[in-house]
Amino acid sequence: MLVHAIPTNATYEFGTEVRTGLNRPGQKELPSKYLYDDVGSALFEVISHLPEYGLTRADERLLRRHADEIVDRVAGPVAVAELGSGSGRKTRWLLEAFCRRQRTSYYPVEISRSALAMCERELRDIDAISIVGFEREYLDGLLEVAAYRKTGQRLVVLFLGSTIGNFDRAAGMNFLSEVRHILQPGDSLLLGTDLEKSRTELLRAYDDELGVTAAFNLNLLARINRDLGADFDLARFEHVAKINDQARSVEMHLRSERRQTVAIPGAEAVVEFQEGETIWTESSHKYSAQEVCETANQTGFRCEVQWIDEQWPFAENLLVAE
Ligand code: AVJ
Repeated sequence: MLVHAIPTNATYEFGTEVRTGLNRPGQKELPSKYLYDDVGSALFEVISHLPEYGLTRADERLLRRHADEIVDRVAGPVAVAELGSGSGRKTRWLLEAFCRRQRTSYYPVEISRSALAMCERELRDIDAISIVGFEREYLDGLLEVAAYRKTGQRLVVLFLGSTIGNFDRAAGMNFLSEVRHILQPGDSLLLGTDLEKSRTELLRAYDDELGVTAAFNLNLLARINRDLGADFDLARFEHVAKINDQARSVEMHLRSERRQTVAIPGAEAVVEFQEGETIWTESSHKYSAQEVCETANQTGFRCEVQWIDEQWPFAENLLVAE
């Protein structure tokens, strides 16, 4: 696979964001994108098989069941861009359907090179596909993909797995607007959104019995130890999932079990934790199906169809740029 990568000083940027987030007065915070190094991505893959966490399976069921219908609704030659390709497993159903119709270019956009490689290994056997990966942040990658588009080609952007839930509602809306500005009328965005469910279901999904989600969360500290030479003692931090009723989200935190000081040489920081103090590591916002359409309308899209899973409230939304 051809991969477009820009050399960045990734470790330096990581160190800067860790320093800023952990020195923040009030709630300490770390950007959730850093959960997904090789270990974190592998742990998330395990999470997606847990009985308590139905999100990924619902997403895949919908894509598998409705792939032909989705493809039928997007006329003509297409280029498919995927923001955050992950393993590529659930994208297969869609790409196979597109490629049965005609030769299709697939452009995964992903900040992790190993995820890009995994996705290409998973999908390269599909007939009539050409894959070009972009190791980029989502919008930077999408801009480049849009510049690659051939005349007459429609762009289909995939933003699956409810990754949009990591943004708060305002940022999510802003993100959709930015995507819309890169698109042309008639292009589409297939957006996966996890829907609201009961507190018990949410807490079980984000704090599973086996402790895989806890390991996924704690791996962020292990990563800071590995990449930035820090001395976090993982036994002194605890995974916590909490519901934020106002934001309609589930949050993951890491709670310091005692007062402690941690040195992070690669971030040029020494950080103090009070007993019970938390680092906020991720939010997963939950939507109502109607709200997704309203948000789409407010950002220059038309809500063409929604498919909702019967087992796990999750919606696949086909939004068309107006
Ligand atoms: C991959 C962002 C959709 O928010 O549900 C799973 C990540 N975090 N368990 C989600 C996650 C904890 C997941 N997303």
